[in-house]
Parts: sequence; structure tokens; C-alpha cells
Amino acid sequence: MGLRKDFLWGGATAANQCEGGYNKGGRGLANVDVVPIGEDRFPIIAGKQKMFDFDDEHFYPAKEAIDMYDHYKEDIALFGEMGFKTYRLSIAWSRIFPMGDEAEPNEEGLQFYEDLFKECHKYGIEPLVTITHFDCPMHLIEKYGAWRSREMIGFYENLCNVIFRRYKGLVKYWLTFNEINMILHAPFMGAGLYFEEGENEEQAKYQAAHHELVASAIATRIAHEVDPENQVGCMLAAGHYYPYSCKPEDVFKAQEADRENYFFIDVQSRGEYPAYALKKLEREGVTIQMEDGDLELLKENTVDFISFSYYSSRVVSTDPKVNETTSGNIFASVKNPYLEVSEWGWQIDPLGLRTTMNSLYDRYQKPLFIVENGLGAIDEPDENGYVADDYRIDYLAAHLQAMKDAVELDGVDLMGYTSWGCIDLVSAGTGEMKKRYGFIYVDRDNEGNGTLARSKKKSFDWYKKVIASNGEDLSV
Ligand code: P53
Repeated sequence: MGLRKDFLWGGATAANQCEGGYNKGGRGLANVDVVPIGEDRFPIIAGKQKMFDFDDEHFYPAKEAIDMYDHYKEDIALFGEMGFKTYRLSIAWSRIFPMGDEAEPNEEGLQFYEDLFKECHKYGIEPLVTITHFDCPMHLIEKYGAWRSREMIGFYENLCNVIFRRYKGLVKYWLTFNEINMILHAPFMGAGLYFEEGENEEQAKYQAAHHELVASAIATRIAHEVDPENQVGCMLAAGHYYPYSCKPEDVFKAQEADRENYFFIDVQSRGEYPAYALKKLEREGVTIQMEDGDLELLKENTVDFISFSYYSSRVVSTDPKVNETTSGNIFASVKNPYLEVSEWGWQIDPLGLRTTMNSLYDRYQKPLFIVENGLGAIDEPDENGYVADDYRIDYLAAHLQAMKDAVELDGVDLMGYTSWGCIDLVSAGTGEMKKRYGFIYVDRDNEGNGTLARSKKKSFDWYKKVIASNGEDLSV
């Protein structure tokens, strides 16, 4: 028993949260560059407040981030030292196509990732590549309105054609859209959507979602054509919804809340729009414009595996008196009285991971891949940059135990586990550096001060031992 012999242990990052070098190597400007830290961040990522370029009043953490653009060799060496079998990263679209709609790609951007992938292979690390992790070239937003436009499908297809061919033999695991359901919760960050006054937001979001779903199916088709070795996954911001009580209305509301997110994966994995979604969209007056052939494309090009992020379970209630919600999370949730919360108010629920894995496996019966999980916490380094992060080890050990239970006791087929932010990076939700997830500490603060020096935390050696024992030894 136990985990697969070839279990893919590793860590995950996203280009915009770690690379920096926002204008290096011919890279173009993207939505993720212009989201600042501070109180305006949320309305901006939600598409309610317009920020299409830098201004002088704000600090934009993604511009330099942790400068992995210039440190990737050192960072990948540290991943290798921990024994990573895989490293999940994303490609910055605007490094490959700076505007997004050019005919020819930017060679310097292509070369950057080629070098990076080769560096991974030096250590026996298999890259797991997210094609878009929240990023969209600004030019595509300004000229076409981002994913609300059908033309985006063609631009994304060009990107896929280029990268699948160029990286054939170097990359075989691909994810099409990071947390595709984020389009509903943070539409500017998730899909470049900024809403004009009076626009029907639901209509725009679901139309954009349709374009992403078609683009994802096309990507899957091309990936398989270019190299039969390629395996493509979807990516869901997962987290099972619990009813606050056993009141039937609460139970039904929890099912509806789950379906709002499953909708995307139902299309990507089963290849068709689920009946409940069609009915709901019809009731809400949302009409999705489709073209001939879209439904066939979706049906014929479903994903090979189901990947997802898991940080927390969620709770819903129909009782207006139950209104205490958790803070600090894009996914609003009723507070669960049985759970502890992180310093950012995220509820900590290892068993919820097992429940979530079972729900996904029951529903799709395809291999699962946990591509994000972890604890965002404040670290206090000593003068050598060492952090005794037992709280992080506790969180991860409990989640890995729940993950193993899902595999060993429930029979879920699991390909791998990549913990989020294996090296400290910029938070997507808040733009902070202070919210750290890594095994590797990076000397940089919320204002951009610091030497960018990397140092190992206590969890570094712990995770190395976990990987060496293929998850058998979770002890400190
Ligand atoms: P941060 C919210 C809820 C679930 C997943 O989040 C989320 C978010 C965004 O805040 O996003 C994923 O950095 C995402 C990563 C992100 C990570 O969760 O806000 O894929 O880019 O960094 C953690 O703590």
C-alpha cells in the first residue's frame, strides 16, 4: 500500500508571484503586474476599480517579487536538495507574447523557460507547467476586453502551439488555467475582466468562462497531438462546502455552492455543460454565445487528471443569524465553530482535504493531483535567516496524513502533491510578502526592502525527509 512509487512530490509557484523582472527580456505588461498591495487591491482584482497601468501612489509587489528571474538556478538547486520530483511553475504569457496578439513569439522569453526546464532536469525534477496562472497581457485587456472576447481563444491557441512544440521532451505535465473558478471570485486577476458601469457581470463572467473552457479543450487537443506523452489537467480552487446545520435548506445550499465551482471541472472532465448549470444560467438570464463545434470540442478533449488547490473547507448557512464570516479570503465563508484559523483567518481543516479528495474522485474517477496546499504565516527569522516554523510543519503533516488516508483507506488515485509557495513569494490575495508559505525564507518585506537572500527554514529538512520516505515519515 502507500503512495504510488512514482509519486510526484514537490512545490508550486506562479510566475507573477515570484519571477519579478516584469520588463526584462522583452516581457510585456500584464494584469498581474498592475495589482498593488493595500486597500485598493481587492476592488481591483475583483474588476470593480480600474488599474491598467502603474501610478505613483501605489506599490506593486509583482514588479520585482522575489526576483526568481535572476535567482532560478539557486532556487532550483534548493528544490533539488529537498528531493523534489516535480516543480510546478507558470509561464508568464507576456514573456512569450508580450502583447498577446503577435504572430511571432519573443525568443528571449522562450529561451528563459527552456533554460529553466533544463535546470530542473539536472536534478531529476519534472516541470509541471501552468499555462496561465492569473496572467493576461494588458494589451489583450485593453484592445479586446480579455476573456469576454472570443478572439482570446485564438491567442491562447497560438501560445499553446508555440510552447508545446518548443518544450516537447522537456515538459509533459500541463495545467491549462490556474483555479479556473477564480473568474467568479476575482475576475480581473482570474481572467482580466474589468466591468464597465452597468455591465451585466454574470453574463460577462460566464461568457468569459466559456471561452476559457473552449481554449482549455483546444489546448488539451494540441498537447495530445504534439506529444502523446503529454498529460493535461484542469485546476480547481477546491474546498468542500459544509452545511452549517443539518437543516435541509442548509444542506441544499451547500450542494449549490459546491456546484458553482464544480461546474468548470464538470465541463473540463466530463466534457459537457451540466444540467444544473444550464438551468441556473437560464433562470438568471445568462445566455452563452457558442459557435458550431464548441460542444464537440469540449466533449472530445477532456482532461487527463484533476488537479486542485486546497487550503480550507467552507461553510454555508441559510440562517441570517449565522452571519459570522471568516476574513482574509476571496472565498467568503461562514465561520466553522469547530476549526482553528490561520493568522489570515483561513480555517484549518485537514480532514476537509480527505473529504474534498473523495468528492472529486467520486465525481470524476480520474487521477487527482494536489497542486497547492499550505499555511500562510508570519515567520520570525533569526540572524542567519533560520525560521523554526513548527506551525507550518504541523499544518503540512496533518494535511499529508489526511491525504494518505484518502489514498490508503479510501482508495483515491493520487499522482502527486506540490505544496504552495515552496519558496516565500508574494501573496495573490493580499500582495504581502509577510504571508509566507515557504520551506525557503526570502529576505524581502511588504515594502520591497531586503537583500533577497534565501535561507532554509526548519520545514526544509522536514520536507526532505518526508519526500525521502515517500510520505511514510511525517515526524518532526
Ligand atoms: P494567498 C483564495 C482562495 C483560494 C485560493 O493564496 C487562492 C486564493 C487567492 O488568495 O489562490 C491560490 O497568496 C492561488 C495562488 C495563491 C494561493 O492560493 O492569497 O492559486 O496563486 O497564492 C494562496 O495566500
